[in-house]
Amino acid sequence: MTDQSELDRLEAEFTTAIGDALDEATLEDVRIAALGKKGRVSELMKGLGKMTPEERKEMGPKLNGLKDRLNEALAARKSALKEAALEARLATEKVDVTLPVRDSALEQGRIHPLSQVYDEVIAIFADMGFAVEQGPDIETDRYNFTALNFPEGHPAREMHDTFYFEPGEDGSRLLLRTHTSPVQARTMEAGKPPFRFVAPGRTYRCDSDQTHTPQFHQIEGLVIDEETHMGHLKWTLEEFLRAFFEVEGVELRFRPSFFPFTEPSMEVDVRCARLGNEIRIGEGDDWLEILGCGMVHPNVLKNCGVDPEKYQGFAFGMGIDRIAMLKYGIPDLRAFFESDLRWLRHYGFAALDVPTLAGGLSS
Ligand code: 2NM
Repeated sequence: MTDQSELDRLEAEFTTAIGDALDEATLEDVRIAALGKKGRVSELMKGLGKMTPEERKEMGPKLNGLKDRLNEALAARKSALKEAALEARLATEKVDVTLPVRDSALEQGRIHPLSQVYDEVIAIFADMGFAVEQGPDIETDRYNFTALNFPEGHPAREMHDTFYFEPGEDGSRLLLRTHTSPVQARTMEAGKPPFRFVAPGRTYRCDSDQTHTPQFHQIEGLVIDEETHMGHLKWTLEEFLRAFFEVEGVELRFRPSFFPFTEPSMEVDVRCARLGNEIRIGEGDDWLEILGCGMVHPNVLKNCGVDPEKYQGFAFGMGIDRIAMLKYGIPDLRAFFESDLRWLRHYGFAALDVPTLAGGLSS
């Protein structure tokens, strides 16, 4: 026999534990402790068999009542916990369907204007039948200078503000290419004429101010054949500039100049109008220097294994950074290299805006 006060304590203890259970797993532990096979209430019920009929008559209903009340309390707590869990889930998973849709990653990303212009320039020259050639950024003195008719000790070498590496065991110094012309030297040396290709890529000069960065981008072009002449050069540059600036009336002015690897050498200006900070290509009364070019020097052909008695041709070079600034009205060169996201969102291009001549270069 268990006395009433002991049953009361047991009931109070389990009722409190049921109320304190904060999740369904804890509540299940309480149920097992009370009403499971070896639970405290179940153990008391097992004792009924050993009682006298009178005792059983008294204890039976008491224990059944206790069991029923605990079951009821467990069920009530369980449904309260379920409801609270659902409420909490609904609160955290709430979706505000009136919010604007966020742009996809593809729509948020931007192509750097330099990458865009790089692709535009290649698309134009590819359409004119030029191949694209590349070479290493780290060059030898021979490919960057000597093969290109920059003699040892010639002042033209100093004009280039070269970044040199430490000299090697044999005293020779590697360098960061100061132009992409070594690609022309390597390509001529490795192949057979005729040649018609452009060499776009990174170039380096020890120079840094408002209009110069130590690393910049160039595209150079080379055409070598038996009868290639200045008329071809002029047409090629005019066609290129017309396509690139997307204006019909480009007008060029060729001024005599000097480069060691070309003879004659010329600097090319385009007609433009200056309206405050804005520059418009193809109209107005001003001129803007845009590129350098010339007929490849016979010494360069000879140095690269091409017979200058049989072959001749032209070469040209221009700064990609500079023509990008001109085309897209970008005032400060240094912004190209700063990775400023706000700048990139303003000047950058949509990821699928691939420039083609048929689809439009910059539309
Ligand atoms: C320029 C200006 C003039 C040029 C020359 C050559 C080579 F290697 F074929 F002789 N490549 N590029 C050249 C000529 C580059 O850039 C302003």
